[in-house]
Amino acid sequence: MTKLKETLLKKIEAHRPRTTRLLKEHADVKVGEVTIGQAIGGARGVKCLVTDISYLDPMEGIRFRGKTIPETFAALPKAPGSDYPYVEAFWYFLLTGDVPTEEQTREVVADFKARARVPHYVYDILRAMPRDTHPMTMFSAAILSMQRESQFLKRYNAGMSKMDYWDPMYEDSTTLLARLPQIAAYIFRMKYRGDTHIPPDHDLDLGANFAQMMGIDKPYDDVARMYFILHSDHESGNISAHTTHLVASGLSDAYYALSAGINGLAGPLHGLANQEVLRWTQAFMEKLGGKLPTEEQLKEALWNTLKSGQVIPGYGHAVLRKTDPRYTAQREFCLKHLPDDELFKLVSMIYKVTPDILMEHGKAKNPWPNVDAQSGVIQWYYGITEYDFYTVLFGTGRAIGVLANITWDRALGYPIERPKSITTDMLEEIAGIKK
Ligand code: HAX
Repeated sequence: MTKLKETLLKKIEAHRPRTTRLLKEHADVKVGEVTIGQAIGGARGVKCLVTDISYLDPMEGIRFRGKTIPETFAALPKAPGSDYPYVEAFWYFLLTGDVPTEEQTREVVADFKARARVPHYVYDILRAMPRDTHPMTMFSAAILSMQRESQFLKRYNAGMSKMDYWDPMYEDSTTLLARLPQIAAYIFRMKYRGDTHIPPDHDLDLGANFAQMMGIDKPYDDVARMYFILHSDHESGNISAHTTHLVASGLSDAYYALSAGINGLAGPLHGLANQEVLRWTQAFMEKLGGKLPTEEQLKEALWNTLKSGQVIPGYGHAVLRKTDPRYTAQREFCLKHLPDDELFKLVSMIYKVTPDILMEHGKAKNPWPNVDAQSGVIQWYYGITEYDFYTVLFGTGRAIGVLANITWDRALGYPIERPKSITTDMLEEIAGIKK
């Protein structure tokens, strides 16, 4: 160990008890408008973000523009023969709050098609990366590489008025959304399908075209539509949404901001949890020789995970205090399309026993499953067994929500985000520990 690292470790060890004490004994002490617990504890519950695009009620779950998930699915126009709405209609709805007509939806579908061509250099960049690079790194790099195309940047440099900022932000956001499915499918087939590629079919809507480029038959087009919509937005405070908003607040364009948000999504406590769920579940099934466990074996495995200091992926949430309706929506899909699938059965068993175990464990404030507990099962069933890729699917969906938000951020002239920090010494003084 270098002297620097050794000294740093000593400082960290000396500092940790101070932070722990502040959190344990003085969490409720006020520091300005918030408590010490909130200042150290990731700003939980601090109401300082504004968005009208979605709202997350702790007990009810997400509402998009005032509509629950089932209401959203029911209200929006659907492709012929499809159970789920056009992603393009959802984009219209998130941006405006209005349910588009068939005709308005067709116009968005046509607009997406006109923008969908991915510049060739994006593929060159992807191909230049080592093939074992994580697909989220590739996805983020592909997004960032297109930043040179930003309309926002060009018009900003030409001296655009503040009142017009939303317009090129909208243009960049729409172009990005139109291209993301093709980029995602390219990464998938380059990494996992022997570098064979299926060209897009521009007569199809975004969901069906994605299924086509992935090479997966119906009803995967509906899986894509459902998946992208469910993962789109979860109000503003989650890491991917907040990062995108924060970066865009400095007037970075949509390419910079989305790439940053995608990097945030790549954390195992956030979007990567969906791959962790499958990793955990598959490893466990493998140990049992591919058989379903008994309830006792399952409980033991869950306790072992907790005792080894790990989290149970797919369970818990910073805001929600009940089963995530995005979990329920996907479970309903599974009950309809894959009720006898072994993996689905295991995930359902986990759902049956985990909340009680987490309650007995006594740490997690929310013992119920979140969106990530169920999503990998569906992808696995339709042949996407490379779970590293799941977060790219999440990211393609999440882009819809965060891009709608930064378009509105610029429309309303939200300022540069800049919270204030203080020191541990100051907190200790406020808490009366230090004079
Ligand atoms: N298993 C074990 N322990 C858990 C837990 C879980 N699933 N969920 C929370 N806890 C623990 C926390 O680690 C924390 O422990 P410490 O006090 O030792 O730090 C304690 O319970 C209190 O945490 P909390 O207040 O209930 O939860 P947070 O707001 O801090 O964190 C997380 C929310 C989602 C990050 C957390 O529940 C977690 O780590 N879950 C597992 C990972 C996961 O599923 N992430 C995906 C979340 C949904 C999402 O954003 N998708 O993108």
